[in-house]
Amino acid sequence: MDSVLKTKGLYEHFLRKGKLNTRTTHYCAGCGHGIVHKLIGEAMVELGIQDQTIFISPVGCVVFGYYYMDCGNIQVAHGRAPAVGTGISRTLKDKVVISYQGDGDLAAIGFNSTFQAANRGENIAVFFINNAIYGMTGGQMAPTTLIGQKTTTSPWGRDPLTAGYPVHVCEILNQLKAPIYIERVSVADSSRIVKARHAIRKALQIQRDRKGYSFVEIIAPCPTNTKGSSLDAMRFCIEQMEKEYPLGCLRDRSAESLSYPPHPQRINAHDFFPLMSDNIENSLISTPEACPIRRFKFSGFGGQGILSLGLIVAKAAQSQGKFVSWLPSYGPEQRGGAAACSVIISDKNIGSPLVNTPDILVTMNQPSYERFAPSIAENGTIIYDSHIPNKISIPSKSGIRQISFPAMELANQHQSPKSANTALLGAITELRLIPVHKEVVIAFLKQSFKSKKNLVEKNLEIFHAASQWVKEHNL
Ligand SMILES: Cc1ncc(C[n+]2csc(CCOP(=O)(O)OP(=O)(O)O)c2C)c(N)n1
Repeated sequence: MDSVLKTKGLYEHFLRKGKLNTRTTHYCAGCGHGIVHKLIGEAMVELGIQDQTIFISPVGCVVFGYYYMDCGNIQVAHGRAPAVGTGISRTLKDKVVISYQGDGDLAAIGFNSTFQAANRGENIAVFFINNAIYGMTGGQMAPTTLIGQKTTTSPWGRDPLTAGYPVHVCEILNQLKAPIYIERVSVADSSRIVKARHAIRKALQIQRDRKGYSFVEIIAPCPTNTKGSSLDAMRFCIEQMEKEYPLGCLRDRSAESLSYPPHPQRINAHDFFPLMSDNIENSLISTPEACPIRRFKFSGFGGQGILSLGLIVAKAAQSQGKFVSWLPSYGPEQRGGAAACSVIISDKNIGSPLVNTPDILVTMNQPSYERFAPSIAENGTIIYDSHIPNKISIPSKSGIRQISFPAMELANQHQSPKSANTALLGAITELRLIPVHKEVVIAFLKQSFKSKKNLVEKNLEIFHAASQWVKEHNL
């Protein structure tokens, strides 16, 4: 007898259980997941996208999906596949991103993530396996469990009075503007599988062509948890689930000549420029030199103006056409607790606003110096206030420059102790650590005091005194 050839979209051998049994998956006999994996694998090969596909599997029976799908794989936290998919799709624009999720994962813990990604029209293909139950954890009630259906957490059947009604995800998403394609299919028998194959292929095609968000709900049997044979589970899908969840296409805009993003008036961050930079003379807007990505960490106590310092840097760079991010973090106290902010300046889109290894660390107190100095990047610069007594050595990295700078002393000399942050701004500007012209930084410094005009002159004095200090010390 001829053996049936496995699609090349799945690995030839499944190594989850070592080398003894490499032909079977961990799925139970009659489970719909295996069928859907095969359909996705076939579609990837037919569309020639296998090398660019990333399969995101969250928690649920698909948790071992990476043993089977022969493409890029990421395993993520429960319900978070659309969020991770958003990040991948936005940063790696040539990738085909699959968010593969069960009904517990997608419609319960991950529903908001699903809904928001659909509403934003992210360029991801979502495959939603609706087996009306939490499969992996032993058959608890899911949002999609039918009225009267017995599960381990609804032993007398789902009662809508206490457990609400089955959630129709396709219909909910169909209220949104952004999705391109929404269809509900089933893998309960062979004629249905043919239609499911078509839908899966279409969703991936939309992805490949970057036309936007597609969502395919797949009614799938779970014989183990519906407590019967494979045939019983198929019948349950066809006779009961389809009554509640009718099959069919709810929306298909894939033939329109759209390309992601599908919205006619996508707002460019720089369109906000006039808002960000009111009071800044147009003459200051220039095309600065290209610069590699710069990651800053500003740190100190709350009340020292750490967050405003980072904001001025970010706004000044943004005004010059750079991509920027500004991410504050502070303790629960308004003043006196730890405060820090991360700023990134880049010529390209910024994937994540987190700064774990700063190129430039500006620190105004001992605790934050101790906390962040060890994380400085190679060839990075640490500027710390001179009153910080202990300079710790960072032996394992090369090219680190440490500058003790008298920010507080300068601010005190100008009778404005709260302006040590301005002194630091003057220093990092003079050191050319911010890739914009000095005049632009000064303009944003002035702007930051637009509601406290009497402080402008004093802060300008301190800014210039700091610049002078840097020059005098030949830094
Ligand atoms: C944060 C968190 N909450 C709960 C769980 C337990 N848990 C694991 S899988 C799962 C439900 C999976 O059901 P579903 O998404 O429907 O997928 P299926 O297993 O049916 O394919 C739950 C609740 C977990 N792992 N993590």
